[in-house]
Amino acid sequence: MRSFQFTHAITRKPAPSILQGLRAVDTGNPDLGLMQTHHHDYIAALRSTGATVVELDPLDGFPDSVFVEDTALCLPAGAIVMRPGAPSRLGEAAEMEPHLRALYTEVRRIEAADSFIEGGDILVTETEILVGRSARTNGPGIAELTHKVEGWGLSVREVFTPPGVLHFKTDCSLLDAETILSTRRLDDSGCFKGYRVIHTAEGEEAAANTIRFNGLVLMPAGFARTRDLLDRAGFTVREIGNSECAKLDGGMSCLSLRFTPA
Ligand code: CIR
Repeated sequence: MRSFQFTHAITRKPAPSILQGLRAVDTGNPDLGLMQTHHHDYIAALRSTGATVVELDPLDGFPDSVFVEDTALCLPAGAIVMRPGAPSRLGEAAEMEPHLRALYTEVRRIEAADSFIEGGDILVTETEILVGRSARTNGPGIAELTHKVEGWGLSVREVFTPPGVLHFKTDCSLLDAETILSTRRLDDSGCFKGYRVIHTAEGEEAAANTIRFNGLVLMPAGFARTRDLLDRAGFTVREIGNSECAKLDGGMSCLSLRFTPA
């Protein structure tokens, strides 16, 4: 299943500048030491599935660069370098490009000056690419992506990111070829018609950003009711501490690019 079985992941170690990371609401600075511990646990879980995990060096010039997902879209046929809509993050994409070129034959780039798009707004399923317009992802960005993936066997569908939510995938994730984990507020928009949807437990909306990676579902620790729902549905759940990334609106998907090189 190409949408959740992967041989590789790319991560980047958090830098001391993480204290300057972007956040919608200030709930205090992240603790770098604790974030590093959580990051190790995350990488160990990815590796436990047999995947190769590349760990890039910290980039102190980019406080949010631990959140590598926003810099690229990795598809079965090739990779696309994004153009992050947060001005302080735009340069992170060029830092990622050589690492993608080292593993992929086909690498394309979002390049128009008015195109903005971040990986956190993109959910790839077995058959399509769902992209949520958000404060970081705009119409020209989605149009350019649609054009750049032509011929790669996946169609692009524009969907809705709930107001006040950072990214489309802040509120949802893929669990298997047919199943999506979503907050009720996002599912109510109707964007998952045709999929089986499991809702996060009430009050546990922050558990929606998980990743299915080979046999595991990695989810943030501390959401017991949603964890139990996933357990009962037959998924093998691994809980990872996310308290520090959560202070910067980051979660499980943000911390890696997941793919099988082509
Ligand atoms: C930001 O605001 O860009 C970072 N503090 C968090 C990015 C989270 N990335 C993601 O959801 N893909």
